[in-house]
Amino acid sequence: MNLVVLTGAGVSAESGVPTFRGADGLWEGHRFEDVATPEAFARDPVLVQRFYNLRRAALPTVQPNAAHRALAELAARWEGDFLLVTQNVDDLHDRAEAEFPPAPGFELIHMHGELLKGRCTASGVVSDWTGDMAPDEPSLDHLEGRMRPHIVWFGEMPLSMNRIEAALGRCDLFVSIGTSGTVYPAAGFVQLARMAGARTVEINLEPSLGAGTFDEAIYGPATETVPAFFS
Ligand code: BJW
Repeated sequence: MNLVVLTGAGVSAESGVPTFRGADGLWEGHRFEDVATPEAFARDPVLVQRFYNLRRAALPTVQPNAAHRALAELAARWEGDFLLVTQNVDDLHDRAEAEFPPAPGFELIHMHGELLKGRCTASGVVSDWTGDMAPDEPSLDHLEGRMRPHIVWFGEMPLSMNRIEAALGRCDLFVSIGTSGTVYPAAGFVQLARMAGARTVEINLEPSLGAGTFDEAIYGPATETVPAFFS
């Protein structure tokens, strides 16, 4: 049986990573839609680097929660193909996976990039982020157009779309966890899974924008619902 799981900010919320569309949704008075764009980076690279430096610096203060661990345990025992696609740029799935060596059919894709990686704007080469980790000191190296956060901003093509669409095209079960269903193409994955004949399940705190598209829904905090669903 082939499984595709899509995760969003809600899976990391109980680890202390803020979601995008909760509370006031603002960062220093800016809507994140006005910071997470290539245009914003071109206009004000210091502001955009500061936004990502702060979030990168916060990563060591958060830990994988029971939902990340339940998915990692599942990856260790799943016998078919299991693609875990996360929209999150944190490394909490990666850290949970490291605790439970996954089965051979498992793959994790960060479709919106990774906070801990940078990308050379000239060559496209992706590497570990070695710049400053201090919140308010963006390094000059990263302001001269040589290095940018390895993040998929609005208007940019999400990563590994061919691999994701191929897996959706042959999946039997699609589970969406902790995402508001407002950002495409991820919000459309449920339709691709349905076209493949998969059973589709939404696990979230509240109905997402596309809730009516799923066969089943389970609502509650991810640290409770995810371990229960996959037990
Ligand atoms: C819990 C919980 C708990 C809380 N337990 N649950 C008009 C129509 C259609 C599309 C477009 C359009 N205009 C523009 C577009 C395209 C655009 C888009 O979708 N815009 C929409 C806003 C309309 N998309 C793009 O530009 C994408 N690229 C693209 O489309 O390329 C062209 C293409 C063509 C063909 C094929 C493929 C591609 C790129 C999108 C890049 C998104 N980037 C961001 C920011 C960068 C990363 C960063 O800085 O961190 O990624 S946006 C932001 O939203 C972030 C997230 O990954 C993404 C999704 O958010 P998510 O994860 O759903 O979080 P929230 O906060 O919205 O929801 C959290 C949920 O959890 C809530 O429901 C809570 O209830 C729940 N929850 N606690 C369980 N404890």
